[in-house]
Amino acid sequence: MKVHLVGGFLGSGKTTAITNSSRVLLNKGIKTSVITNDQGNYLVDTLFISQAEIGTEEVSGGCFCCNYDEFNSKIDTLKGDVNPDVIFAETVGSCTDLIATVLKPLLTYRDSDIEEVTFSSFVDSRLLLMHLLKIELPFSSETNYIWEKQVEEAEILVVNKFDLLSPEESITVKSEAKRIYPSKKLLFQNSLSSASVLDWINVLNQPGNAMEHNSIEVDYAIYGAGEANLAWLDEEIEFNGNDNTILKIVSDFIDNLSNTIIAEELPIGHLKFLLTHSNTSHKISFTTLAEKNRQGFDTVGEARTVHLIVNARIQSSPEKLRQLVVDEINRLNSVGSITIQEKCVSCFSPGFPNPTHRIA
Ligand SMILES: Nc1nc2c(ncn2[C@@H]2O[C@H](COP(=O)(O)OP(=O)(O)O)[C@@H](O)[C@H]2O)c(=O)[nH]1
Ligand SMILES: [Mg+2]
Repeated sequence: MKVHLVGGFLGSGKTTAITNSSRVLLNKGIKTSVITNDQGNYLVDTLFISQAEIGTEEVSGGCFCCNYDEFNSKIDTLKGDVNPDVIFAETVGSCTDLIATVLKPLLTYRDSDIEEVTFSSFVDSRLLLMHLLKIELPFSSETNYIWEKQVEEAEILVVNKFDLLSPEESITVKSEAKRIYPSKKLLFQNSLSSASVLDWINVLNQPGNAMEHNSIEVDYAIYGAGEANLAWLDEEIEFNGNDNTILKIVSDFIDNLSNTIIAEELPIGHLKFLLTHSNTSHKISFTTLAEKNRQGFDTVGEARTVHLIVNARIQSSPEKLRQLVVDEINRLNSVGSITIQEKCVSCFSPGFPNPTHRIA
């Protein structure tokens, strides 16, 4: 069994790449499963991946590093259920120090059944371009520290969303990244394309990979502050209505909420929605740099009930983030043509990172 640990900042494209790569591997008859991870309890990513009919387990309520034993038991579960050849393990986008806290513990404590662990870190090529040009990233200095540590730690650095760069920007990113990171395996990828993820799969499959796993130095006080700065919101909202405008109303709710967050100048780590109606689901994502991906969602159609799962990581206080959602719901309630019910609301600032193991 091989484990491919996949890190990288919120919204950098980990789930997209894992989903497309898993499809490619499954089509080749290679048994592939995924373990997702986040600090909330209703994970858009888990539902998104499992809808692609890929076997998925999740570690929720905390990261792999701080919930290592649960992560380990999810590997056991997958082993008992499907005995996969390959497990992709997607880490929380605000985590770093993964070589010391996840990779090395796996190699140390599970050497009997895990033949190899690889470690890839994803980065949004537009944020990397800013970093290379010495333009400050849009987060607090502590959160920027996490982003920088994730790049520093990468063994395989996947420079993702490369399709969103202009030809000139692509040349700059490629040449500068090669110059600054000579010891990293660099990939310039568009994870939306199965052809493009093939190069990544080939790198992951290189036997032995001959990677030396070097833990990095991390200042946990700054790391903890950087995580805490990104409030987490997790909830399900049920919309009920009697006419065929409900999909448009939910779509407007999503747009209004994201526009308000942008207008308030609250940096977005990720803002993800899974919208389900009439047995179909759509993932709608907003990430740090304003691109929105609706994955084929059409606001025209019949629906009486729409379920919306919301996962947000926003640089804000939890109270403020929560209030923005409540204000938007109150605004819709005052119009009166639909009923809205919030379920399982959870909104918090993540706790201090306290890894189960740390092998320097
Ligand atoms: N254009 C483009 N969009 C991408 C790429 N990879 C991911 N995305 C989009 O970026 C958003 C965040 O992706 P996701 O996989 O959820 O990121 P994660 O938070 O790292 O798991 C989604 O809307 C994806 O469709 C890429 O290579 N190119
Ligand atoms: Mg993800």
